[in-house]
Amino acid sequence: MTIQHLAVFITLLAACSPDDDAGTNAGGGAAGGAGDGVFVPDGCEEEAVLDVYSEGLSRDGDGGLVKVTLSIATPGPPDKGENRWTVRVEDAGGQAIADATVFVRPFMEVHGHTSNPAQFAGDAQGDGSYLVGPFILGMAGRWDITIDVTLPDGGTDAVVFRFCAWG
Ligand SMILES: [Cu+2]
Repeated sequence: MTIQHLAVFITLLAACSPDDDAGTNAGGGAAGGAGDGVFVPDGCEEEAVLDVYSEGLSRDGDGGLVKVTLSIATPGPPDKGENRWTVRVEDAGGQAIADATVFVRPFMEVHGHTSNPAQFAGDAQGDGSYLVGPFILGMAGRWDITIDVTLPDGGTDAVVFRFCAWG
């Protein structure tokens, strides 16, 4: 192998490494030479705190006033880059709340930063569903995504979904 060939080879390795870091160790083991080659983004080490995405994932509000359902996330599961969510808001009895104010607020706890901007307003669809986004998760890692709900009577509640953006 000549010096020129070596340089090209190293360049190719460098160009490939971000893809290799995207959640699996496919092809990464031989090039990396360290550990088992599995790259886990910051904050994603503790699987127990992460939500497992599926359409219709729902959670009761911390304040007991609402139930919020992540009807569909695009991409699903959520990932680095542009995300669009449809969320559904119901009261504790399961009745859709069509005229709430909804904000989605992504926070990366492990790095102590928000998204930019810090929150995204939901666009009410009139049936209890709210479209949010596109909102950008700027980097791989664990994002704690709070959905803040303000009810027509002024009551507030919130749920948090936690996802690993593998990048
Ligand atoms: Cu970060």
